[in-house]
Amino acid sequence: MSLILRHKPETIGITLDEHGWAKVDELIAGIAKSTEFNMEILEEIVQTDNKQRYSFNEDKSLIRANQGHSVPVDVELDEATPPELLWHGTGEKFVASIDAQGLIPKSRLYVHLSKDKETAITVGARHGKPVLYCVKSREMARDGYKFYLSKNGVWLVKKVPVKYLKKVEV
Ligand code: HQG
Repeated sequence: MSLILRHKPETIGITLDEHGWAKVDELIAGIAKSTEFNMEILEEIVQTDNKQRYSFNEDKSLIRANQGHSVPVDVELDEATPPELLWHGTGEKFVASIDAQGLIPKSRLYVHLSKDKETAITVGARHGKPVLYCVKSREMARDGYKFYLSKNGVWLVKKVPVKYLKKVEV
């Protein structure tokens, strides 16, 4: 579902609209070609997903991922004032590059930041030995950087220059 709704809808022959919405009937038909799938299963996934990654529209005819896209869609993110500090977990292998050029979105549309250290460490551990950065988010906001808060509580920003980053012991 993440692959389809964030990165490659074409894998099941569907498209997303400019706001990232897929048609629920098309999604179900597309996935059902290769595995058992129906509305009941889809609703169960949306309800129980551990990061609440997906949302339906009001009449459940459309579905989209709340954040995490690499395809250029506008999911109508809410701009918000961040807390004083946010956290970013990464893998050791990226540290030299991050220390040189700051955090960049790479294949996604935004850099993803977490509100607590524990979440950031888990995110970082997906990339190997985790390394934790503290982000001076409020200072960035004061300097004019725009922050967005996704429906599922992930903080997003276009980039984080080196001067707002501090490495912290995990
Ligand atoms: C790193 C998951 C070199 C960045 C998670 C990260 C998250 C750089 C990796 C969400 C860099 C990209 C996003 C630079 C950043 N040089 N490496 N200048 N700047 N990087 O997966 O943040 O389960 O695209 O540190 O929980 O790991 O998918 O981003 O390590 O919320 O819902 O480049 O994905 O959520 O990796 O994870 P990713 P991420 P889901």
